[in-house]
Amino acid sequence: MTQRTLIFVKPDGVRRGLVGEIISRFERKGLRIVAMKMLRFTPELARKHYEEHVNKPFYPALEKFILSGPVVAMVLEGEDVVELTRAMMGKTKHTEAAPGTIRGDFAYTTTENLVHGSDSPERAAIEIANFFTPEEIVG
Ligand code: IDP
Ligand code: MG
Repeated sequence: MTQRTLIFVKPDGVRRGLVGEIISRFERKGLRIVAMKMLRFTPELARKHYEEHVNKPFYPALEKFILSGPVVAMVLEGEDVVELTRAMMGKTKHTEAAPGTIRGDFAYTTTENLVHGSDSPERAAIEIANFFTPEEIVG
């Protein structure tokens, strides 16, 4: 089924010059970019986006990291795009992400793991609305 998901290249990916590499993997896979922009997180957006994690011990480090520089956010569209992009990203922990995945090939810490992707179609709808107005989805 055709779906949409929210992806962003995290500040470490922008700093390391991996924006093109990461977007290119999704493009070459055949996924369609229907919206894209560079932005900086605010503390409010961080708490909203990571609402399931705000009370976890790692949240302060995660918030500091996600506010540390701009991100490149996009909405991708494709068949089963949520599951597909999660597979392409690799597991959260850098030690568990398989080679051939984005995190497996480039991430060397758990916090700074280069890329975010929604983990369910329900979360995707919420997260897309947190980042993009309907008018900004132009693809
Ligand atoms: P996900 O990004 O693979 O969906 P989540 O469990 O939703 O992983 O965690 C959100 C983000 O929080 C991760 O991508 C990572 O940046 C950070 N994070 C998650 N778990 C840990 C941890 O145990 N230590 C440090 N940072 C973590
Ligand atoms: Mg998650």
